[in-house]
Amino acid sequence: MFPQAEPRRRAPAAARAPWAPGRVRAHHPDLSKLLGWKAMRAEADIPGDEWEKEKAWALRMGLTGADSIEDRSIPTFARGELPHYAGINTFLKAPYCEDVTEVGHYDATVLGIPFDGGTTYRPGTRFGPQGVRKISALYTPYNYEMAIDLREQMTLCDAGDVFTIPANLEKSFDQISRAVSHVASSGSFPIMIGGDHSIGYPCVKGIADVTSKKIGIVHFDRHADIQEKDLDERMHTTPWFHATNMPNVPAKNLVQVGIGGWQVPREAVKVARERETNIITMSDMERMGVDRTAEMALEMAWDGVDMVYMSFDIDSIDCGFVPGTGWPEPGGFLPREALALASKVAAEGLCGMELVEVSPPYDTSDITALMGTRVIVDVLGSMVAAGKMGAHKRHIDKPVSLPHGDWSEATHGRRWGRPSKG
Ligand SMILES: [Mn+2]
Repeated sequence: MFPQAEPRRRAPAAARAPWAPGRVRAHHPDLSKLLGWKAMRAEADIPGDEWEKEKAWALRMGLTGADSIEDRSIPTFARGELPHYAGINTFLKAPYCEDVTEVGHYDATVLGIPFDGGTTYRPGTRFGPQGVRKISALYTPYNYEMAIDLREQMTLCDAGDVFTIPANLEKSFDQISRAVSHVASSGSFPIMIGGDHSIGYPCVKGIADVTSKKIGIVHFDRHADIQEKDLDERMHTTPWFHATNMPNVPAKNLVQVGIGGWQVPREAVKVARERETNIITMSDMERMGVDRTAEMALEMAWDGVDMVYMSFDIDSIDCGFVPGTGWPEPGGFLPREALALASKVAAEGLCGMELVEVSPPYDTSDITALMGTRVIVDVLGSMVAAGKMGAHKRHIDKPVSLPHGDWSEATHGRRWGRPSKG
């Protein structure tokens, strides 16, 4: 027989309070089990060479600083990352690749697609690329939790914007496909910042045109975007109808995550049913959790294809977090869910990505543009951490070579400059 336990005496409330003097906590923490502890140590193994080079470059470009400034790495003219509020903003203050024939020198290339001719409610996404670039200056290329420093572990450039034609969808699509084909042909990882979701079709086409291989798509959205036409045109509600008409973009490898609410047109549902695309609704995600949702999406998107493309519509996130968008819908992803899903999908490798539907005129304190920036940098960080950056290159087996115009300094002078000295 067990001895009767002493009845436990409750301590007076004052003694139990966490602030009670002399109270002993006994969690016996093993810090090495915390992700933050590991990340703190992992930082020591990330090189810092590229940062040192950038600081030296800034002094060369921006001249040495005033004598009173103690930190001798500070130039007179702001160049590169610092200060975050200053400078001419490219995405993440990456080098501006003004001569686009040089994009192949970089692991990844950002290209803005300032086009909102496909919007069916609020316009404004033509300002998306500039809005995202502006707030992206807030970030450093280092992520503590991932223990990744993009500047040290990959190369990135911003090739500026595609010249879209505001009143003409089809001409704009041609321009977009051509630009994406150019970047994809170079082997650089294309990152498209929209723009409304109509650009999904020409963006995927740009990659599909330069490969004989098959492409799957993971599409984060509240909307299915797969009807043939809307308001008599190929609007932002239609990209996947046209993308999955391409022979190397099978509809069975289109995975649409986060769909739901009161803005999914019945025409789109009919097409999704006929083509047997894969829809994982927001409620499905909530039931299965982020990890299983990502696993399932990857399984379906990668089934029998060589590459996967990511289309991230910012309106997949609950509209309370992303007011600056064209078709806001409550009940979407929480930011942490969206970021985790995007990272997990990116960790298997991607052949390109687009971020669409950021509309700065409706934004508040740049939060929607910031969320879009975060999706992109998390995808890049995840690809780098998984060693997948550049993995798609070997599948680009039909590269195009676009001619540039006939121009030379000798015959045409310079851009906005004095003529060359003779
Ligand atoms: Mn949408």
